[in-house]
Amino acid sequence: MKNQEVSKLLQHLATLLEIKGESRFRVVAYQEAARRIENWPEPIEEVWAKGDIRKIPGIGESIASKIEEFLSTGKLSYLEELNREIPLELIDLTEVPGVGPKLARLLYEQLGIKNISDLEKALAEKKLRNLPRLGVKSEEKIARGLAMMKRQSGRMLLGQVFPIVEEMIAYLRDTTGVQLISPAGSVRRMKETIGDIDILAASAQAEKIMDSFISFPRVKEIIAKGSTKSSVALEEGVQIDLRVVEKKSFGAALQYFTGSKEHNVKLREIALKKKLKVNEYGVFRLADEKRIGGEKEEDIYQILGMEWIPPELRENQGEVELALEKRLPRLVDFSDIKGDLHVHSNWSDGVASIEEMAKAAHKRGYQYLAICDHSQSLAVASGLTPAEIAQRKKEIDRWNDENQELVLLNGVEANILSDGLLDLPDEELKKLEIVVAGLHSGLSQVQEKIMARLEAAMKNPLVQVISHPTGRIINKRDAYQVEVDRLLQIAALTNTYLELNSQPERLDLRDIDARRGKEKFGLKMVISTDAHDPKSLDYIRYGVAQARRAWLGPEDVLNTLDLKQLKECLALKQKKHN
Ligand code: DGT
Ligand code: CA
Ligand code: CA
Repeated sequence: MKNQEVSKLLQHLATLLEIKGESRFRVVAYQEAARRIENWPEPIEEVWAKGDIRKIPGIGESIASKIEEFLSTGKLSYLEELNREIPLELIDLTEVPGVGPKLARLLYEQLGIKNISDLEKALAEKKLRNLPRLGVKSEEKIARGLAMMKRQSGRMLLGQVFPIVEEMIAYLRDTTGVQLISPAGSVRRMKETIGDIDILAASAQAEKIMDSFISFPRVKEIIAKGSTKSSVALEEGVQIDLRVVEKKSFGAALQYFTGSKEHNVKLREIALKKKLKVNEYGVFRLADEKRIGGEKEEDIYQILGMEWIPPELRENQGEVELALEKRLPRLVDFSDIKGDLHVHSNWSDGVASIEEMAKAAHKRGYQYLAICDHSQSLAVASGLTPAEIAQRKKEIDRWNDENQELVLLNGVEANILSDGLLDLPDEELKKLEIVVAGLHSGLSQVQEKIMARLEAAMKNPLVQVISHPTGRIINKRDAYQVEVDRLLQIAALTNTYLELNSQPERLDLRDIDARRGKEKFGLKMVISTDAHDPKSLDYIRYGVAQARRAWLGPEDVLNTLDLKQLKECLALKQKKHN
């Protein structure tokens, strides 16, 4: 399905129009169309074949005809037209953190900068600081943005990679009948970013699997093909390594190739002390080289006298020692999650109605869903006024009257303003069942100010959750100037829950901070998706993985409680601190 591709094209057009300085109205029309199509449930080619593109809300005549031209010819004459006015490469410049469309245009007009390497050169020659409205500070900010982009380029988000892994494994199962197959490497450990994908299979017919692997439809390049290991690069820009081993050593190979390297090194040390050797073929006695296990991954850990260690913990951060003492914690799991406490509807900037979101949550087996639209200060996200929140409540009440199985909670994601006040007065917050508050503006303030704002919000007895607490966007934007330990401590002291935001590019709090929050301060957290459409409710699995990498159990996570206990916990802060 070409929805992603078409959506990206429209997004590019929006950026180009913005660089050109076209009206806000046209730019937003393209952005909106891009978002619609990305989330549209049917393949866009099929919608087109039925002649129904104009029936998608938000798609007018001019955009529809461009989509049709692109789908029928694979090209777009409008792009060529635009290219005569501005170089299309300028889009790449806007990917640099700190460089928006307006700045890209300025850089081009004033300094002839067309692409990243031009920008690097100009930065090295300190040319940016003399441009109108820039200066040394902006120049440094752009240099930092570029450095971050280069440092992290090549690592894709788990959320981009995971669906590809699932698709590849299903494809190999279908085409070859292989039964023993699993992700390995950082994907199996569910790291937030992935260097390359590792997949492991066991079969006596390695040839057949390798043939099928390199014939996967979106293979762009065959990097290596052998009988036990092959590598391909996909159109998405990610590399996949596939290894095929004998069934009798599948467990040992899975353990070895899951890593991490540091975890494996530690395991081999333990093995040596027990006069054993562990490698990708099995566990062996050093004395006589006799193989004593390796078919199942559990064998390896058991022979070494340990509990089996969940892959998310395998970073040599204390998990091996605890496994030896058989004291590993029980980690939170998707099946523990009873609801999502931060989603948006089309009352603000979501794309689905409250009812559509509720149905999708019900389908996932949830007991509750908190509708937390943006509030009034966020005009760009159609934030709600108190009057609109009151209107919206009628729709929430109607659902709750007519449906018993999934309960909707009436909430907001309030904006913490530059002075620390929220953009809704307390008497409005009091009417809500859950108040999530987050920073959405004034993000480049100094640490003292950022902390004062977060502190003020956490000390408000009406605020239960802080959304995306540090504000980092992976590969794009560093965290705000947050003093993380103080944030964790004050959250714990004020009975405020910090969010583990499950959006693949956020995953905020980070795993190590969440772990410290629990261990040092006894902090409780909420795993939320911040979904703006029904499909994104599935991001919860990345949030749960994040929580597992943070060593959290169900008791550390608010939304593992059933509805009654949840409501009690949400009311607690108001009782304690008022
Ligand atoms: P990535 O790809 O950068 O996201 O991270 P990984 O962990 O997937 O690393 P990768 O793909 O280089 O290797 C996959 C696994 O194979 C790794 O987690 C552990 C194992 N491995 C690779 N090289 C070595 C090594 O030199 N020593 C040991 N003990 N294990 C290795
Ligand atoms: Ca890897
Ligand atoms: Ca690899």
